[in-house]
Amino acid sequence: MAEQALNLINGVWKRAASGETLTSMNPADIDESVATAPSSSAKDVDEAVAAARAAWLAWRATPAPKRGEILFRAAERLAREKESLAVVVTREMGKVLPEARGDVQEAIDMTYYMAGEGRRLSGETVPSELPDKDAKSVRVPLGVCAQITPWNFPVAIPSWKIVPALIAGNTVVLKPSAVTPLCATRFVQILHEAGLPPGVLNLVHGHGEEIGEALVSHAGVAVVSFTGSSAVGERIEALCGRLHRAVCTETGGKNPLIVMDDADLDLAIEGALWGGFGTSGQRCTAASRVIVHHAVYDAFTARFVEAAKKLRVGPGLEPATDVGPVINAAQKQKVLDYIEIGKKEGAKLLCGGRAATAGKLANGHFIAPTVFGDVASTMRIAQEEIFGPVVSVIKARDLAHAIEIANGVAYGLSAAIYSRDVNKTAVAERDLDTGIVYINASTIGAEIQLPFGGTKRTGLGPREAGGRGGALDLYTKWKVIYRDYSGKLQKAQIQE
Ligand code: UN1
Repeated sequence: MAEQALNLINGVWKRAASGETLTSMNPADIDESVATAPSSSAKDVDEAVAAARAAWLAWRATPAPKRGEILFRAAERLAREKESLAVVVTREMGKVLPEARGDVQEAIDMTYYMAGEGRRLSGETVPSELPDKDAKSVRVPLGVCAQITPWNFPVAIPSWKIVPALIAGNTVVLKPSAVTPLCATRFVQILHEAGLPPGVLNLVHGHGEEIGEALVSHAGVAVVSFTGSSAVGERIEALCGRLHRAVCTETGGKNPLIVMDDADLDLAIEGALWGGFGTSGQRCTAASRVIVHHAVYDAFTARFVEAAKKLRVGPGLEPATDVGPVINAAQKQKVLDYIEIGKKEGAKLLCGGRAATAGKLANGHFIAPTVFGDVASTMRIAQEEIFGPVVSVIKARDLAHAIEIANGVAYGLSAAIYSRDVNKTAVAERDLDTGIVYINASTIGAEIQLPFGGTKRTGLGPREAGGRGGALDLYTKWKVIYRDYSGKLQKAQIQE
């Protein structure tokens, strides 16, 4: 029986005004519907934004440590319900259960972290150049945040957006992916039941094509945060630019993993497998390009391909599975199309290259882990984000060449280098043009206490997550306050 997810508007769970619904499916079993959810329209968006606006003034006036206490309670409950939420993630999104637990854990970490920020949210106090005058900067919230989240981290990414917005004193309207409505609903429900006042957090389900623009450009919205495709992200950036609206987009990667001739090859192979095929390659941070020094290219590639062939493809709830399905039929077709493109471009298909359909796999969206060798860095499979279990192996002459290839794409989210030479890794650390660099570790697995995001076409605006330059820079604006208690007119910069 499919579960029923609902919208949450002004503290009330409800259907779409139109009564329309959508259905989420188990990617491992096309016969299993997981949930129905409202398919909302602009009318529901209006109602949610109005509720969020009405709730804002009181929420803004609530002391941040008190806001933090609510988040802390939510984090406690999330931790208690981690396992049941993880099962929902695997059923609705497909990733293997240990990774689904990681998805929920990331939300737990983020919620605890931001709860603690309620007692920091610090600004600066600096001396004034004049006597009897002080000068400080404070973070202030902006208002209603419109947040649009993808399906690949259906609990973690909503947490990245919701909890920093709330701790800073904003209110939220979340529109989660239409393919993972239940995951988002469970997370929102836990936050709501932890004691958020009505209207502070609102949830509107639906299709991006139908309500995305209504939400992003709504006159009542102050901030927009989006994670998803580059094409949609760029439209949102343009819309927000015209509206002078604060915006953050996270729109993808083509992340390189460099293997130098002095690398620990066992470690590099493990890293390339985990980065390339973890979450079936459906991470913004996936290691979709492996750039290998020519001296170890043959050895690395042969062993990498052998290991990729051994990965067990199957439903994410089965403990033996290494690689789960991709999200749906459209994504599967897109990945298979890219495999054809790679073959036509002249890349050498070394393993996989097809849907995995043995036995019950025929009933899901499975793709065999695929490795292309002899990939030229200009090929489309080496330039465009595929978002599936497809890895391109590219040969490099030396470190400088590897870095040039690594940087020669439109994206710049994450990069990794495997080398035992500290001087080489230091050069890579300096010259890789990405938001995140890993030394002797794969491209995936960013931790929440530092900013998450990248350069170039990966996104615009402040980064997500914690640390300096992270999400609090999106969800607050700086206000500078000068207080003159001299009782007379004092003129800064004017010497008399
Ligand atoms: C994403 O794929 O959009 O660094 C997020 C990682 C995870 C988050 C990925 N912590 O791979």
